[in-house]
This record gives sequence, C-alpha cells and structure tokens, in this order.
Amino acid sequence: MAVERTLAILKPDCVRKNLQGEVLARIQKAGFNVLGFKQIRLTREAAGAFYAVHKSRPFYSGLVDFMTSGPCVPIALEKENAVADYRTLIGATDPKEAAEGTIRKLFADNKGENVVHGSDSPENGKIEIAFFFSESELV
Ligand code: 3AN
Repeated sequence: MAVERTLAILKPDCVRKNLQGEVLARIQKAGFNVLGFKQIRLTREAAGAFYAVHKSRPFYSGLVDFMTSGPCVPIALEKENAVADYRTLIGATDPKEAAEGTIRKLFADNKGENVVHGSDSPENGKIEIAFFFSESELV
C-alpha cells in the first residue's frame, strides 16, 4: 500500500472540551506519524476558503461560524493508506451513524460539531496540508 498524507483538524469543539490529547493519542495509537501540528484560530476568510467546496450547501455559513468560534488544531499525518484508515478511525460525518469506537461516535455531538476533520482523498490530503503548513513545517 502507498504511503499517503492526510490532514486532520481537531475542531473548535474538540479544543473546547479539552479532548486534544485524547484524540491525538487515538490517532497515534492507530499508527499515524505526525509531520506537523499547530494550534490556530481560523479567520472567516480562511475557513470559507477551506470549505469552498460546500459554499452552496445550506450548512455553509454555520460551518464557517463554528470553525471560527475558537482555536483548532490542524495536524499533518502520514501512514500507509492514511486517507481511508483515518476516515475509518474517525467514523461517519454524523456521529449517530458512526461505528462504535470511532472518534466521532465517542466524542461528537452532531454532524456540524463533529470533533475532527479528515481529507477525503490523497490529492486533497496534499492540498489541505499545504493550506495550513509550509514545506519547512513538515518534518
Ligand atoms: P466529512 O468531514 O465527514 O468529510 P463533509 O466533507 O461532507 O464531511 O462535510 C464537511 C463538514 O461540513 C463536516 N465535517 C461537518 O462539520 C459539516 N457538515 C456536513 N454536512 C453537514 C450537515 N448536514 N449539517 C451541518 N454540518 C454539516
């Protein structure tokens, strides 16, 4: 299997609940290497650009409100089959539909405030990591 990179974000609800360590420990125990890690507060412009693909969806402005409501933690991850394995680890977008033991099943309140982001393809993994990290920050 190919080594891939994927972007995780510990979302503002994760930070508010002080779950950063707990969630990152689960990611690391699942075999992901952390290449980059920082805490930031997204501007509305940056959050809007990051989620531009959802611009026409009814939840878009609520999503931008939520993602700018407090600090979040983008994390660049690397592993064989990283994109699919990370999405298995976090579970479905809606925690009600997420499998038992997944991060969203364990910690998320609803499909808007769902604790973590994950890239949906290796191509988007590269693009999304470059959105938050310069090459020199990936070590
Ligand atoms: P995922 O993060 O599981 O890949 P996407 O890409 O469909 O899910 O959606 C991106 C983000 O938009 C989700 N993480 C969630 O925060 C938000 N979102 C998606 N669908 C809804 C919805 N129906 N209502 C509210 N927020 C949503």
